[in-house]
Amino acid sequence: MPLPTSIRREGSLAIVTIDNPPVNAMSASVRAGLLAAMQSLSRDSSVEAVVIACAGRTFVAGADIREFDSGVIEPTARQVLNAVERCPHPVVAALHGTALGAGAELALACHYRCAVPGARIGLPELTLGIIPGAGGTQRLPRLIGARRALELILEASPIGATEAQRIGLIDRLIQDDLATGAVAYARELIGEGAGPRPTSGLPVDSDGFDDAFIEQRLAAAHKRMRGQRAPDLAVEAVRAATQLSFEEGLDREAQIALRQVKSAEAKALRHLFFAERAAARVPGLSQSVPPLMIQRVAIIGAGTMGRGIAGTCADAGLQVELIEADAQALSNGLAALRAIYESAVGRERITAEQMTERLALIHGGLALEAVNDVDLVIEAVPEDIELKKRIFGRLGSLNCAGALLASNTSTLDLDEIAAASGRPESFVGLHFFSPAHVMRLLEIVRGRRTSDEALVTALALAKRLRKVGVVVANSAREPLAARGSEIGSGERGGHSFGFVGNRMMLEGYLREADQLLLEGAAPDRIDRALERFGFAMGPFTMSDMAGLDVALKSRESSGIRARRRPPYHEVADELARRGRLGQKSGAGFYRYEGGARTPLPDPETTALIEELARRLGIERRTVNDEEIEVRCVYPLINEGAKILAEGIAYRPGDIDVIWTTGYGFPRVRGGPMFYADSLGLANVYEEIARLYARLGQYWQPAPLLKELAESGRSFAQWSNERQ
Ligand code: T1G
Repeated sequence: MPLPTSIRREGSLAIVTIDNPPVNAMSASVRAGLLAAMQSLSRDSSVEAVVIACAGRTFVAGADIREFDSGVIEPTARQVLNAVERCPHPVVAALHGTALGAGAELALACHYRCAVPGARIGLPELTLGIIPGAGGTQRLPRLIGARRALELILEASPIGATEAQRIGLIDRLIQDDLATGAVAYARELIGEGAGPRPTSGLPVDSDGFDDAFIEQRLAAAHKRMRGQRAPDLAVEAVRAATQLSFEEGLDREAQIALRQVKSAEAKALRHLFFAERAAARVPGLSQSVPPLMIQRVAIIGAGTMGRGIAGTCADAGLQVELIEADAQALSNGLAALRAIYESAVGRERITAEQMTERLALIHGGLALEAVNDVDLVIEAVPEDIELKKRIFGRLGSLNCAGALLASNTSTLDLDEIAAASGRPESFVGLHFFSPAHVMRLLEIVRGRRTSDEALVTALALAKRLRKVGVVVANSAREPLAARGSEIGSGERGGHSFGFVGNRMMLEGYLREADQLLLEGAAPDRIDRALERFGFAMGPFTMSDMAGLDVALKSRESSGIRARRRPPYHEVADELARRGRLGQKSGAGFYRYEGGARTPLPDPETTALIEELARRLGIERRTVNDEEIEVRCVYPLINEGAKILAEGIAYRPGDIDVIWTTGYGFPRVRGGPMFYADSLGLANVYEEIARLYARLGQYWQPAPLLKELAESGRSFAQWSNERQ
């Protein structure tokens, strides 16, 4: 197997090229090739300078993450980068695409760095639950100062080449062809007699690198990376750079990095890295079908979801027709959109020019005819199936025959809505999450007759909107009765109410949280326990934010309310019936003073819960945090197992991506299915069987969970067996 590195000579110049598609990951063979190249060039006195560059779309985008579970493979990155740095000839890194992780560390080990303006450079290791482990925490502070280095590592997202040059990370911007420009730059260095310039030899500027600064940056990192230890470990490593010699610092970094790469946190985030990429590969979907071109989008409904989707589309450069039935509603929607953009300008997320450009892409209208000639129609009206069917029924008579049709329904039977459009093959569910311009998840719902073209187009759109698209099925592969599923045989055509995410939330997480209220746990006790588990927000704070009326309406209009026996969501619905709708009405599970968003415990809610418990004959008792965690999290696992068996979700990893990007499930636990595997399915099954014996009804263990527990297998193994 040829090494993915090659050397080309141009006179006294040597160009080392790495070619390891798709992203030139610094795999073991790349390391071996690079080390061999540097050793031979270092011995070659005819060489005056070396350029290291990459073929393909990007410079090295990191170490090969697939190797992390297979232990250290020699040569290590440290050995290779030390060989680069110790080269007696000046070494120039030529950057394009994304120089990330070990790629950025390779650039830091080179003596000079040049890049095209579009290049980006960064150390995203914390997003994988690890720290830079190839000298980044020791060389970066020497190049740009300890303060700026820590900021870059804690932010864990790349910066542009122009900014990198401004802070001294890049020496030269190459405006035209990189290969030519890098060679010219190297010749210039030779001409100037510039020698090697080892970064390790530079002093560390520790100005402003004090406890106050570190604390503040660390607090911000912890807010973004809930429950992760990696930010603290990164501080430890950068602090070592300010206190120890370079070699001692490297030892310290290696010690931390090697331990952390084996941690549960790192394994969970690695799982999600690959699960998010695997989600784009849909079993049975032909790879040869090209997506439809989408440039003009009509969005029907300018409510909370419609306006968020409009903003997301405009952010991606799409032209948007935002259609409302009511002039007041339309102007409210457009005003709210402008407010979203103004706040983004205020937080310097975008410039005022960008706001103007994006708002110019959005055109409001009151006539459905505005859908004429669009490429995509997204319906985002309230969860009322008859209203949605009426809208798609009318679309049939308008001039949008070539358009892809989509509903933003979060629960309802997509096949029923699609049938009303008369074009079910061009129909797909595009379930955005609120706020749509912020949440990364796009649940793409595949109807029984959705064509490959429609699905491929939806996946391409997700990428264009910078969303993580996860495809789920609207209904089970075969009638549910055949599987004796707990959800109740005879449900309509096997439609999975709430698809994957909402189904798991309603049929497990929220149901049990509501039940625990009746059994004696206060809303804030439950919220705190689940936030300690790692959820971004507890269920009752979240319900109050979303609005209790919305949830009640959806349960009532779908008929699911009538089919579930008490105490299924009793408290939530009774609060809504009494006008306590949540934040928007100043009271829900909590009360909110003077329009503030801070949830305050409310004795009125406690009184209502006690009254309902009496009416339902439920004895109240002390409930501890451990029980809250198990009662709310384990139903996610159980319902997830049913969803996998029914084929509503294709992989356990898809469910993990949905819950970590759409519902605030802690990323450091990898998602509910990965979490279950980490606990051991036999243990999970045993606990659920115990709860079934005690609580009955909703706790019947899923057949798949039982099967895997008894056969000593995991969800991951089950999934691999099906690849
Ligand atoms: N290792 C292995 N495979 C990788 C990879 C990597 N570092 N990066 C990407 N891939 C695969 C990915 O799984 C997918 O495969 C294909 O490449 C295209 O990726 C010592 C230890 C570079 C910005 O964290 O952020 O260095 O699904 O779909 O959207 O300190 O990939 O097609 O089979 O994402 O254009 C640090 C990770 C590692 C960067 C391109 N580096 N990668 O995005 O394509 S830790 C990272 C990315 C480290 C050192 C430490 C993105 C990208 P498949 P893609 P994209």
